[in-house]
Amino acid sequence: MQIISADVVVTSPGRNFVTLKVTTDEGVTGLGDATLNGREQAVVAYLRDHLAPLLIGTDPHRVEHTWQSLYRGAYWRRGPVTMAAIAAVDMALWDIKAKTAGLPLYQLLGGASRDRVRTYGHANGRDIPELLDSVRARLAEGYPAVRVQTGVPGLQRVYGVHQGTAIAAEVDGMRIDQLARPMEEDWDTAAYLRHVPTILEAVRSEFGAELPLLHDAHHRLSPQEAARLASTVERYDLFWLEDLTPAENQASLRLARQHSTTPLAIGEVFNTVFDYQTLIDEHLIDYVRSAVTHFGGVTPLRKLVDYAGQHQIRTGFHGPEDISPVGMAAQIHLDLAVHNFGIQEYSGHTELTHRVFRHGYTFTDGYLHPGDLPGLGVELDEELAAAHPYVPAYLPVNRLLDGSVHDW
Ligand code: GCO
Ligand code: MG
Repeated sequence: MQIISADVVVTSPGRNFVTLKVTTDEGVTGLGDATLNGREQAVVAYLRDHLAPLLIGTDPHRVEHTWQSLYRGAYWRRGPVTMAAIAAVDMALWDIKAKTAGLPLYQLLGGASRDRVRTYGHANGRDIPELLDSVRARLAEGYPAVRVQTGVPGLQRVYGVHQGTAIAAEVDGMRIDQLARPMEEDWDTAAYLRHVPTILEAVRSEFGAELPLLHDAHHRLSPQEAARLASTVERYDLFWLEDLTPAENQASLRLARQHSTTPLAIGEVFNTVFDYQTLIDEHLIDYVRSAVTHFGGVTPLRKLVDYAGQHQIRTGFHGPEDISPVGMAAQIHLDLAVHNFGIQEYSGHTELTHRVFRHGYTFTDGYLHPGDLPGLGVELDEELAAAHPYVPAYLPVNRLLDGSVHDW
């Protein structure tokens, strides 16, 4: 079997998605997700101009070898653009291999370790009453665990509440094709640190002690602030506290660890195992958050999960709307197969997105299952995709009250 073409499709059924379609001389095709929110076209160029020509004429069954060739062969390693591009190739080759075998991908990964995949959903509110309504809505949808985010008194637009990304046709009255520059959000760490315990107090007193609760600090805190938050919220018994500090400096999580037993999750912006080495070796975290789409594919993510498992660290893969249904499918197969699974983030997609990417995975009563179609179980409707072309869009930027830029 040989690869005869590798084509990149960019579509925007509510937000942008980058998909690689690999075709073989035997007519079997494979799909891979290469969506990098706000930087989509950089990955398109990497795939189209640098990787696709290398794939033509190669054997799609050599998944590990192809991965090593693309990773080592570039000399310039790592980084989100490179690793999203390699991820798409890796997913597409696994898709082809599993389709050829006539098996759903999870069977090639060792088979099911569980019957279904537990998820968490997002509850957001500008204030506490709105947040409580949102938690109620997620529970009514069947989610067994909920991430809670609210606005912060005194700040106008805050992550998780302000709809600053291109996830809807309109954001603050502007169509997404007018979002040619990043939206701006506000930040004040002191106000945030005062507010978080009050929202967790309100949610616990409304919904009781048993509901698994998560919260995302989105890389905004210094090591000292991170340690303070982790210890202050300890009494609310979180399922996890996510992305406390920008982890370019992995050692900064030591302080939070020394001051709290709150479970910690990190890794949605990591792209290789090297970003995790100190965190895993010193057991500074409890959950690895990488998405198959941003970590170079199924091949390296599986290795990371096995390494994490040696330290009793579990998975909590990134699953926002900006992972396409192709990327979601790949990680749901992994979720089902690996032993040290923890939880899967699942935000779902627009109805139109589900039509562009018809998929076999299901979401029932808060649990996902990858389905039993051969391969990843996703088909791309290319005509419908072409009817919804790329729309320039950025992620927001964060500003402190004095106008200086802060981590978003
Ligand atoms: C999450 C993430 C997302 C990211 C988004 C950026 O926990 O789901 O933090 O909300 O901000 O994926 O593209
Ligand atoms: Mg996050």
